Amino acid sequence: MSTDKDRFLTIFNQISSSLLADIQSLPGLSDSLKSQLTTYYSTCLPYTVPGGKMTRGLTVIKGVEVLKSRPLTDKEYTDAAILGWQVEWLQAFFLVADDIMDGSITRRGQPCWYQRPNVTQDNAINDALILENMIYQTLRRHFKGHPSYVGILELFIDTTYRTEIGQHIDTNGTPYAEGKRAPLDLGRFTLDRYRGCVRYKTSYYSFYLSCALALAYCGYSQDSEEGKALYGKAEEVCMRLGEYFQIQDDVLDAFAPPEVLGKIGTDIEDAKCSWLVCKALELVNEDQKQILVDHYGKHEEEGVKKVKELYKELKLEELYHEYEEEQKKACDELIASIEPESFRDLFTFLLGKIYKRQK
Ligand code: DMA
Ligand code: MG
Ligand code: MG
Ligand code: MG
Repeated sequence: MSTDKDRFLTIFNQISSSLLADIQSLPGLSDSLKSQLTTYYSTCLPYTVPGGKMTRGLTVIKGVEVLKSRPLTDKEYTDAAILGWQVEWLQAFFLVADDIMDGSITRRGQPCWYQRPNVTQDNAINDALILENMIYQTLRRHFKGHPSYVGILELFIDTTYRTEIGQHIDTNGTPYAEGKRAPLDLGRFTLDRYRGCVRYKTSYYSFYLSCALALAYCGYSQDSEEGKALYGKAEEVCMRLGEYFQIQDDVLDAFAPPEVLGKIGTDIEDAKCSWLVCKALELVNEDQKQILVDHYGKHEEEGVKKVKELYKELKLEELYHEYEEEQKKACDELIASIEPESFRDLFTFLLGKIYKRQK
């Protein structure tokens, strides 16, 4: 299978060996300094990059295969896997930063990178930046002569920007008063804000980027008529899948067992514009609303428990299950409208990865 994880992981090892060799060949640094750097990043890379579900990376391979409508040659597989790993590197960059921003404790079943005993928050901020830069080192090494090189670079640059806009909305960064963050305003937690936030912080990098990279690698340009239709359709489906995926992420944040999810939820403490709080605010009476006023956005165990009890009382999990079935149906219908028919398999693959996911 082209989406075999072990085969994909062998490409990770090759990419990371090259990146570590780059460090070894940096000019003007002593051997002992270079060896310290290599030791540090030979821990950082396997800790922060693989270890997730790797769906974003595998999607690029699946996409190239679907577009070629035949098994890939070794060269095509390797190229697609290298591109796929760059999406995983981008994800690692965002997650290292996101965990600092969200004050998270665990990720993928282990301490967040910035929480590791030998890593300071200062280290981790810079590591996030280095992880991002490594994407461009690897792309240059493998694709500099490729006809789609510039298109591929632009996809990464544009997606990064969009995700950062989404993260800004997510951190409640706007508006602010007198140089300080405004006090918690529950009125901000509307589905309209939610949709904008999620489209930017999640859908582009988690779904659209991988599909668009497959298109770019296969030679489809956004400027051609045929290309425009394919990128456009991919975007339409990916925006829907991305919103559905983030709503799942929000529900799992509150209700999934951390040992299954691999991370401990922080959305209530962090006053996130979560789907749950948006829905709750649509349904609450005055007394119930007071629970949110008193306890949302505070790092207090008892208060967080009360908010979760309110979510249960409002039957938000049941509401979510209904939503999930509606989304599944709507996605199936949307996918069935994609032409050419062979391109549909890519989105069916993605939907299959997320429908009823537990982590
Ligand atoms: C995910 O938001 C978005 C990015 C860009 C990482 P999140 O904070 O809900 O993700 P998680 O629940 O994995 O920390
Ligand atoms: Mg987070
Ligand atoms: Mg976050
Ligand atoms: Mg989350």
